[in-house]
Amino acid sequence: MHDLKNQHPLRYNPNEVDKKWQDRWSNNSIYKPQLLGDAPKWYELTMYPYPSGDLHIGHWYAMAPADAHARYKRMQGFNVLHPMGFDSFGLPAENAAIKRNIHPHEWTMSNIERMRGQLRSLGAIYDWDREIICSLPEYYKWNQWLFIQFFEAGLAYKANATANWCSSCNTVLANEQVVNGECERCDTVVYKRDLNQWFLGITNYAEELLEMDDLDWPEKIKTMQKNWIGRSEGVEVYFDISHPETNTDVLSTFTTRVDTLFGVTFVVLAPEHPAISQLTTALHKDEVERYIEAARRKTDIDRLSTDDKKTGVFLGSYCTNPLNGDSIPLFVGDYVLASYGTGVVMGVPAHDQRDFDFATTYNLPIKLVVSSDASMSSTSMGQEAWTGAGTLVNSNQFTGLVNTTAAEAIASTLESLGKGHRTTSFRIRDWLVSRQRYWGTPIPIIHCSACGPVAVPEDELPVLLPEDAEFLPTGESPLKHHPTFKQATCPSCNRLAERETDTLDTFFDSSWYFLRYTDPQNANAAFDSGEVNKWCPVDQYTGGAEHAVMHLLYARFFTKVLRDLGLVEFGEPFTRLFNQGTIIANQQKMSKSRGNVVSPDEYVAQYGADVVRTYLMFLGPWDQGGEWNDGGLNGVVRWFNRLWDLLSLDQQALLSSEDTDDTEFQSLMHKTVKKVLEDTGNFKFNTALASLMTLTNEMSSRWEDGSVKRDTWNDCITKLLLMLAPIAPHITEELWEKTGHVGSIHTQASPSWDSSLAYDKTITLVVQVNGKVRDRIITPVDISQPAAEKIAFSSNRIKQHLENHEVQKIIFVPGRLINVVTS
Ligand code: ANZ
Ligand code: ZN
Repeated sequence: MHDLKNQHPLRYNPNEVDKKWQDRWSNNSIYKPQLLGDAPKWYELTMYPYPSGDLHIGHWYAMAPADAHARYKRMQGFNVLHPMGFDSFGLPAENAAIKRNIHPHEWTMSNIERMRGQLRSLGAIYDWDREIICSLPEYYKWNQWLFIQFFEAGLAYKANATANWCSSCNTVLANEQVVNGECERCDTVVYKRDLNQWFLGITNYAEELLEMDDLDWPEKIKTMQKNWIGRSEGVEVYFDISHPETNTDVLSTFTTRVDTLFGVTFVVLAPEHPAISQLTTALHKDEVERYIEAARRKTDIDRLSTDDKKTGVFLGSYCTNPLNGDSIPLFVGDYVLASYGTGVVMGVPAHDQRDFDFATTYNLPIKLVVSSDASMSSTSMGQEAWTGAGTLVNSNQFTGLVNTTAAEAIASTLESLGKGHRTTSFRIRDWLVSRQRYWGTPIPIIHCSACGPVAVPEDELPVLLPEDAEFLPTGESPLKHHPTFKQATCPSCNRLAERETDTLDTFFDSSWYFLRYTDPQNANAAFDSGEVNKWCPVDQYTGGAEHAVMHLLYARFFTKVLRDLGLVEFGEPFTRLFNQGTIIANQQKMSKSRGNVVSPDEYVAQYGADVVRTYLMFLGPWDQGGEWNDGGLNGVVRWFNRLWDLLSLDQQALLSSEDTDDTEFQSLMHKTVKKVLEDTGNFKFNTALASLMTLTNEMSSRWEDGSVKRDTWNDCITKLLLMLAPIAPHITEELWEKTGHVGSIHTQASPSWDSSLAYDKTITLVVQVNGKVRDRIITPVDISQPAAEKIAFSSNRIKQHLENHEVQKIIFVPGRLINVVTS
C-alpha cells in the first residue's frame, strides 16, 4: 500500500494550489454558463450520482474525463453547460436509514453534503447554482406535475397486471429492472404477483423509439434497445372455438410464420390466459389448475429456456384451423408467455423447435408443410424442426409456392375471410412506475368512489412526502399506514376520497432531470421552454452502459411525450452518448464486500486533484476502463515535476541563437497540438497524454543542447499548458501565472496548429517506367514500397505507359524513386 506518511513528492503544494484556484474560479464565476454572444451552446452531461455516502474512485473515473471534455469544448469556443446533481430518491437511502435508524432525508442530505465537498475537490466546472436534488419538494413537485400531464394525456393509468415482485426489496419492479430473472438491485429471484399498479404508456412510442439512426451512440446500446423493444411483423390468426360454453368464439394466435398454418397440430395458451377456465373440460380441470399453480412459481427465464423440457396439459377441448377445418387440440403450456403477442401460440412442430419438443413429448402429429427438397418428409424428420426456407407441401391451394410468397398469400386470404390480420408485435411492455416503498415521489392521485382516479389540482402540489411515516418494508406502501396521509376529498366532486399511497420509481426522476438543469430554480414550472430549447438536447452524454434499457430508454420516451405535449421542441434527449469502462482494483470490480474500494480522498489530500485526474485519464482508453494502481500515480508525479522544472527555467539561460534550425521541433509541436486536440475531443485522453509526455521529453533535450529558438520555446510552453489545461486544470493555471501569462488559462482558446508543419516532411517521388521519368508525386518522406507502388499505379500518366505491358519488376529507392520495368 501507499505510504501516506511521506510528504507529497511534488514540486508544489497541491493542497494550496488547488484551493487557491478553486476559490478564485468560483469567486470570479468563470465557469458560469451564459447564453450570451454568438458562441454556440454545448450541453455536456454526465449521469448524476446516487448519494450513497462516499465518492469512490469510480465516480472520479466517470466525472474527471467528462469534465476534461467539457473544458475542452469551452476552449473550442462553445458556451458550455456541465451541471451536477444527485439522484437522491430510492431504496438504498431507505434501507440504510432502517439499518441505522435515521431518517432517509437526513441520511441523504448528509451524504450529499459530503459528496458535494468531494466533488468540489475534483476542480470541475460545475455550476453549483444549478444543482438538483430529486428528493426535495422543489424537484419532486415537478415529477408530480409531469405525472399529471401524462395522466391527462392517457399515458399514465392504473391496471391490474401480473407484476414482478422482489421479496427482498418488498416492491414491484419494472420489466427493465429484472435481469436474468433476478432483481437488478439485489439479485433476488423475482416472482409474479397480480397487483393493481400504475403504468406509463411507453408502448405507444415503441415504433418511434426504434428510430435511432441519427443518434451518435454506441452500436451496442442501440442494439440492446432494439432487442428490448423487440418488433416482430406477423399475423394474428383466429382459430374457431367449437366448445359450446365459451363466450368468445375465436382464439387469436400471433405468428411470424403464417406460411406454416397447414402444419398446425396443436394450440397452446399461456397459463395466465383468461379463457383457460372456460376452455377446460371438467375431466381435466384439476390437472390444469395444478399446472397453472406450478407455472406461477417459475420465472420467465425458466419458462423460456430452450434446454428445459416443454411441458403442458391438455384442456380437453379443441379449436378449428380457419383454412382447412382441422380440429386442433388445446393445451396450456408455460413456454407461452402471457405478455407477448396474444398469449396463444399455434403449434407447428415440423418447423419450430419448441413446438417440435412439445409434440414429441405428448405424441402429437408432426406435419411437414415447408420442404427444401423432395426427400424431406414428416417421418424422415429426426430430432429437429426444419426452420429454413422452402416450398409449401400439404397446404391445399398454396402447395408449390415458395414459403415467403405463400406467407403473403395466406395472410391475404385470412384477411379477406375475416379470419386474421397482419400485425406487428412488440416485446416491450408499458413501464410499471408505482412502488410500494416510502422514499420516492408520492403519486399525485386521489381515488374517488364516484369519479375514479382524479389528479391532484396543480395548486395543491406538491403532495408532500410525510416525514413521520413508518417506513419498514412490509410489502405494502408505508404511506398506507400513515395516520392522515390518505385522507382527501375528491377534487372533482368533493366526496370523501383516498389518496394514492404508492410512490414513483426513481427512474421517473432521472427521465427528465437533464431538462431541469437548464432552469433549476424555477418555482413556477418544471422548466422554462425557452431555456430548455436553447440548451437541449444534451450534446454529449457520458455514463455507464448498464443503463441501456432503463434510464436511456425512459429518457427518450419522456422526451417524445413532452414534445407531443408541446413542452419541448426536440424528440431525442441525448445526441451523442459515450460509455466509459469500469475501473477495477486488484483485478476485480470494486465492491464494499471485496474490500477493494479505492477512495480518492487520501490521494487527493496527498497529491492534489490533478495527479489523480491525470492518472485516471492515462491508465487506459476511457471506454475500456482499467486497473487502479498506486504506483501509476508516481509516473504522473514525475512528469508533473519535470514540467514544473522545465517551465520554471529562466529562458534567458537558453543557449541558442536565432539561426538555430528547429523546424523539426516545431513540426513535432504542431503535430502534437493536432493530435492532442483530436484525441481530447474523442475521449482518447491516454494517447493525448502520451503525446504530451513525448513533447516534454523533446523539450528537455532541446533545452540541454540549445537546439531550440527562444520564440519556439515560449510558444511551446504556451501550447503545452493550453493542451493540458482541460485534464489538469490546477497545475496548468498555476504555471500559466508563473510563466507570466495574464488572465485565467481556462478562459483561453485551444492552441492552434499550422497545417504545413503538423505533417511529416514530404518528398517528391520520381516515378519511372523502364528508366524514363514519367511522373513526379509528392509523398511522405518515409513512404513504404507498397504505398509507393499503389500511388504510382494509380497515376494516369503511369497507367498510360503500362497499357498492354506486363510488369516484370519494380525497383524502389526509398525517399527518391520508383522504377517500373515492363516486358
Ligand atoms: C407458429 C410458428 C411456426 C412460429 C414456426 C415460429 C416458427 P418472435 O420472432 O420473437 O416475434 N410466439 C408467439 N407468441 C408467443 C408467446 N406469447 N410466447 C411464446 N412464443 C410465442 O416470435 C414469434 C413466434 O413465437 C411466433 O411464430 C410463435 O410461434 C411464437 F415454424 O407461430 B410462431
Ligand atoms: Zn369524486
